[in-house]
Amino acid sequence: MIERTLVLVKPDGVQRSLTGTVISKFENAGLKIVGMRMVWVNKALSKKHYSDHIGKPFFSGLDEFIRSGPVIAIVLEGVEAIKNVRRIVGSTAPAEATPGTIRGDYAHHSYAYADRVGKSIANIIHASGDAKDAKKEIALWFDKKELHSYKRSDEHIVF
Ligand code: DAT
Ligand code: MG
Repeated sequence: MIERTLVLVKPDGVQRSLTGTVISKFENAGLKIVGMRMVWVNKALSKKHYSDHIGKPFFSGLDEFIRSGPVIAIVLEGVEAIKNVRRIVGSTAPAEATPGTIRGDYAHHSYAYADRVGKSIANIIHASGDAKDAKKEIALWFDKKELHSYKRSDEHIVF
């Protein structure tokens, strides 16, 4: 099934100039960019985006981190895009992420380290967790008119 999913290059990814690398990974896998914008997240958007995490011990660090610099928000479209994008992103803690994934290749710290230095996990990227989240997050970050339908030139091969 063709799906759409939301990806954010988080402040650490933007500040480390990994935006192009991240986008290339998805483009090379055959996923299509159907929406993109740069946003400096405010408290209201952070709370809506991370509403499921409000009340958890790591929420305040996460909220501070996502508002620490601009992010690049992207909507990707592809075959089972939600699951496939998560596979390319890798496990939440970079120390547990498989090499070859974005988090496994471009970061390496653990939950324990983040706790010890009193910082949020800086794991480069966000990707919607499931279909319900993808629907909610795409609507939160993009107007309908900011999402575009077009064909990749290789769509007959990759889709
Ligand atoms: P993911 O981003 O892989 O979907 P999540 O939705 O469980 O992970 O959590 C959102 C973000 O919150 C995650 O990217 C990093 C941070 N986070 C999650 N669990 C954490 C924990 N136990 N300690 C510190 N930060 C955590
Ligand atoms: Mg999540």
